[in-house]
Amino acid sequence: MAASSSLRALILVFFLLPLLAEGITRHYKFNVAEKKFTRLCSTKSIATVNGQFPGPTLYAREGDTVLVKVVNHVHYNVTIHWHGVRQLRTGWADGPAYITQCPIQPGQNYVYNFTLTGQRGTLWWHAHISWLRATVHGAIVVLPKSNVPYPFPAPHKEVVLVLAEWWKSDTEAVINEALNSGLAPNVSDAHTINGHAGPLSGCSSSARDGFTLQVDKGKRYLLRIINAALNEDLFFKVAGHQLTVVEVDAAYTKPFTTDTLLLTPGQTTNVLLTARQGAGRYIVTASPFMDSPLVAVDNRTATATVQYANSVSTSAITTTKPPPQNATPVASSFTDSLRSLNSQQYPAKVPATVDHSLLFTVGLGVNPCATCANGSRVVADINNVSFVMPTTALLQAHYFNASGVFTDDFPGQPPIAFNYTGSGPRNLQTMSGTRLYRVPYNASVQLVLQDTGIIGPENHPIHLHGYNFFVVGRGVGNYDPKSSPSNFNLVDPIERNTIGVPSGGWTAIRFRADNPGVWFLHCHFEVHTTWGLKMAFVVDDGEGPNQSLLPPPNDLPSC
Ligand SMILES: *[C@@H]1O[C@H](CO)[C@@H](O)[C@H](O)[C@H]1NC(C)=O
Ligand SMILES: *[C@@H]1O[C@H](CO)[C@@H](O)[C@H](O)[C@H]1NC(C)=O
Ligand SMILES: *[C@@H]1O[C@H](CO)[C@@H](O)[C@H](O)[C@H]1NC(C)=O
Ligand SMILES: *[C@@H]1O[C@H](CO)[C@@H](O)[C@H](O)[C@H]1NC(C)=O
Ligand SMILES: *[C@@H]1O[C@H](CO)[C@@H](O)[C@H](O)[C@H]1NC(C)=O
Ligand SMILES: *[C@@H]1O[C@H](CO)[C@@H](O)[C@H](O)[C@H]1NC(C)=O
Ligand SMILES: *[C@@H]1O[C@H](CO)[C@@H](O)[C@H](O)[C@H]1NC(C)=O
Ligand SMILES: *[C@@H]1O[C@H](CO)[C@@H](O)[C@H](O)[C@H]1NC(C)=O
Ligand SMILES: *[C@@H]1O[C@H](CO)[C@@H](O)[C@H](O)[C@H]1NC(C)=O
Ligand SMILES: *[C@@H]1O[C@H](CO)[C@@H](O)[C@H](O)[C@H]1NC(C)=O
Ligand SMILES: [Cu+2]
Repeated sequence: MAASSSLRALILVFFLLPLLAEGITRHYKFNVAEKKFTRLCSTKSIATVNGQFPGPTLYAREGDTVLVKVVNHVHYNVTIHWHGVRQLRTGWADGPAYITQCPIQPGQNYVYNFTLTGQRGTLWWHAHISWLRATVHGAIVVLPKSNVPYPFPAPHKEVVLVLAEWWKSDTEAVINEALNSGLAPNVSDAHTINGHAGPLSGCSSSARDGFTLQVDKGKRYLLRIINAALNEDLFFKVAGHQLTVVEVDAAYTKPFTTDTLLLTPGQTTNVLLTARQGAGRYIVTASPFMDSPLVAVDNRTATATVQYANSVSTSAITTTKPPPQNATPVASSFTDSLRSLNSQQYPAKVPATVDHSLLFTVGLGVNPCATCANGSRVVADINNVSFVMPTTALLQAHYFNASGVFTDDFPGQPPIAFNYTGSGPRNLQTMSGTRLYRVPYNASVQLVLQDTGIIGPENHPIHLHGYNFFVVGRGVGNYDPKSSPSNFNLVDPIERNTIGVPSGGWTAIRFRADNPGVWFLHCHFEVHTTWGLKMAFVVDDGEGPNQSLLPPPNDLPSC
């Protein structure tokens, strides 16, 4: 008896000590390899990490250094991005292919080496090359430093929920088909919650198939929700339960309670759910939000189940109606409710003044294409530039002063001012180029992202690498530099790394360029990124001892 309990104590110490400690180095190995999954609509092989879909959760504490050895066993080039990790001075570990590194080629490996500084919450990792992130993705859970509590009631249990999109076909075939035709790619065949489409989806093998969260009456659960979908914003609901938002993109928020969440691809949201119902089973839904009538989406709802401990899998089920696909008011109400916690411990350090004031139009265009179905192809752009990927990594070109890879003349304003969200006849063509925008170290940047109606207005979830930004304003129609700033929130705006630019409207963000390197800015709808809705900032080194990009690691892949 005594022996067994001391053994148990020893085992506890052995396993828990690393998790309780902080400022330590955590080692992970990610084997990228093919695996077959029969639980969904088809039995194709997909690229996975360690044979899991979604992939393994990476756990660490604020202050830890993380070393992930990625070994490529598939026949595609691979890179992994640590979405939302600041990567202070360690751009070499950020991951977007041809931006910060050359790909890890088949049979090769690379160790991502980064430290989690000043962040805690839910982030995620995903492949950052072509469309491989469809299946190569997973959660990152950054716990607070030991003995630092959450600024909200402690949960009894924490659960990661990864929302995604699933195609019956190989996603590389889907995007290649679209690029050849010049038309939009096929929409997905199902949405998934933790890799299952769910019992009500029409895409599962049994009525009981799907992710089940077991709960005890009266207990509190922290749901760490990630939208890993390629091309769709998702609403999230739990029948019979309210959700209290406490954190987004690894930044604490003022808590607020709602029955519906909205997550764009790339965004993460932590909510508290109290198991207030006595018993039974309650349906969880993930369903698309799209308020542009021109854009086709996968309208299938993924489902999961919250099941009380005293219930069985055949107990009565309570369902919920997802918001309509075009429910703009539901989406706006959620977005407008988000505020930074802005406490003494977690202040919102919003830049009060602006050194670089930028206006970027984001939208679609049409360029000639002799081999395409209609003699033209759909493209996307920022300030009329459809970004062309270089054949060597921009960060290397920057660090080694290589010429001829990029220019630093990205336009800070639209080349032609026009009625951005208006309709009417237009020249639909865009320019192409590998153009970057240069910012000195520690400059404050205000960036207004303005949707265009050139093809049709559409929401764009814009993600910035290497930084969190503050979302200081948002509006419909055209941004007005004279009147719009008077409504900016410079006190407690939400801090995050990905923000939806509203369909036919604009969003204003601010950040301080305190992280030297080359940082990707792009639409997190993968189809728009593929079409060219992307650019990069080059942030120069500062003069101080800790203000320069570190040298590249020895195992950095080459092109
Ligand atoms: C990780 O990077 C740090 C510098 O940020 C360096 O000191 C350390 O040696 C690296 N570790 C490995 C295993 O490469
Ligand atoms: C895309 O959808 C069309 C129409 O359903 C189908 O014929 C085609 O095979 C699909 N393409 C891929 C790559 O799955
Ligand atoms: C989903 O879209 C398909 C194809 O456009 C349509 O036939 C179907 O009725 C839609 N289903 C729902 C529930 O809206
Ligand atoms: C483009 O081609 C597709 C398929 O050939 C056709 O359905 C569509 O109507 C065409 N669109 C335009 C704008 O010509
Ligand atoms: C690149 O140019 C800068 C500024 O001229 C210089 O300080 C730096 O040493 C150069 N880097 C390399 C690797 O040559
Ligand atoms: C822009 O276009 C919209 C829609 O066509 C129109 O309502 C608005 O008056 C236009 N604005 C300006 C400044 O022309
Ligand atoms: C974009 O660039 C193309 C090619 O130079 C030009 O024809 C078009 O007018 C420009 N459009 C806008 C909105 O700047
Ligand atoms: C960056 O600029 C801010 C505002 O001017 C200043 O308070 C801060 O000390 C600067 N940081 C560095 C590292 O220079
Ligand atoms: C630079 O960073 C090191 C390691 O984080 C730290 O010990 C040192 O105090 C920093 N120096 C300055 C001037 O901030
Ligand atoms: C993989 O990356 C290398 C280096 O950039 C490149 O030469 C090669 O063409 C890529 N392979 C594929 C299949 O894209
Ligand atoms: Cu977009």
